[in-house]
Amino acid sequence: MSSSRLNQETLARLASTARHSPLRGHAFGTGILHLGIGAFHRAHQAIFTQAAMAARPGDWGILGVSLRSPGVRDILAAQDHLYSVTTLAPGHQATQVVSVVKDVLYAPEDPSRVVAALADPAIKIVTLTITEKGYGQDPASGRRRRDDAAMGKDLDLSQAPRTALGFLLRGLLQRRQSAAGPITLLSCDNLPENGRVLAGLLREICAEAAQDLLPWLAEAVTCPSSMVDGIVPAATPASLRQAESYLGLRDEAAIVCEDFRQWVIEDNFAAERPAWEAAGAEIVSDVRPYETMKLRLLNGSHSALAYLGALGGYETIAETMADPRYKAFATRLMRTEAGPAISLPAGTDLLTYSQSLIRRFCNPALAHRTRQIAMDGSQKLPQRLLASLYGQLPSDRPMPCTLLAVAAWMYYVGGRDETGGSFKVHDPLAARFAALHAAAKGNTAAVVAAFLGVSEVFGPPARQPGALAGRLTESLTALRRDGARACVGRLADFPGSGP
Ligand code: CS2
Repeated sequence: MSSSRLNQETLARLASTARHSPLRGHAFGTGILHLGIGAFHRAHQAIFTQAAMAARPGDWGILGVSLRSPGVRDILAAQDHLYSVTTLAPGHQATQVVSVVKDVLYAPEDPSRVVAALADPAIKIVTLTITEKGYGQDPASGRRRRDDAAMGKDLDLSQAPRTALGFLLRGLLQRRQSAAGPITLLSCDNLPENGRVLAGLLREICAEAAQDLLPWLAEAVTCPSSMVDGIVPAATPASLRQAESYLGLRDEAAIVCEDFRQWVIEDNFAAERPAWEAAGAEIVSDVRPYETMKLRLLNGSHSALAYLGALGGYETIAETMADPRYKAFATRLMRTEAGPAISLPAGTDLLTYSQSLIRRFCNPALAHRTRQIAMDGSQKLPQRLLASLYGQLPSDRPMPCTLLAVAAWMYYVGGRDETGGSFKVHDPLAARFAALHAAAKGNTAAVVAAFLGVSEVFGPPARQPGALAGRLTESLTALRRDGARACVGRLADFPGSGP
């Protein structure tokens, strides 16, 4: 099949299996700058914004910024910034063309344009999806990572910025200078209290590089926290072909994802905002219970399934969940280990929430690769799995599923699968993990001891639960001896989680 490319002209030929609700043509202004315009933003915040503008028109077009590669900019430029989102589930298909993105900049090509845009009075909100590692935060101390060379260089204001925070610092300096007005910086990454993290890091780098900005920062900039949810697998040639079959047009930026989207935002805006609540977003005074629930239950079990699934030879989460042992394991992890330790938001109950997660993970229409979720584990483990473990182990609660998941991560970042084959580990600390494995020379207790010394992930030894080393050694020993499928199978006796 070879169709025409999606753009303003071909839009008229959209197949009947797709829809586009135009937003006052192009006659709306840009009010949002988004840092990190990857698939997740396009399938989540952009859709909320498109729907909010359909309900209540406003100047909320999006200026996307790519920090790392020109790919999205080039593809969207060739499509008049149109792209599609297809949601799929058993018995459900919906494809919509999104037209809320007005332009995309590739930051390294012209950093000063990005800085100028941040100081543009029309921009009222900066949203961010820069991944956990994009913040350059040391999760154990909450401070900026001193070994983050790019961030270190970005403190020299005579140089062009490279990092998201470096851009924000310069943009905010220029904004204050030109009296362009208050601005909201809205983090949409999977970090606990992501707004507080962003505000803290900004204050820290201001104190180092531009101390005189601090009072204005306190007065004119807010950083609400937000919980974002929506499973968005990376595109593949097959997903692009699938989208093409619904659109009748070729869309190189097409996204195929699940039919679920949630956004809970702290009501802490410095200036105007789109009517996101008209699109189903929840604006609340305290996001923390939503974040904790989502990070520990969804992301925690996602990471567990990713490491144990990949080690067990499964390519995708749906394939992993089709093995009843893994499905029961995930249910047990949520219901007996991660769930009981937290307070859920009012009106939410653990059974309903965990059942909906299990259903979402089972969605056979999504090719969400275990290896995609397995990336950057050093940045994800603390808030997803270790928080549950650290809260529960001291009170002697058995946490076999969580322990097995952490052991599987240690195994996985050794870069060898169960058949001895090697693969590339994507993690900012990958080289260090490879060295730890090599130095331990196959001794399981030595591997565990060495990993527990990585304080960026596990915190200082004094804060680690006493039982941790022994329990992890037992889990890793079993994994190495019996393999992931068998170990998961032994924990899969959870009632009510059968196929
Ligand atoms: C996933 C998340 O890649 C990952 O680490 O756990 O991207 C997950 O799909 C989303 O947070 C779901 O909202």
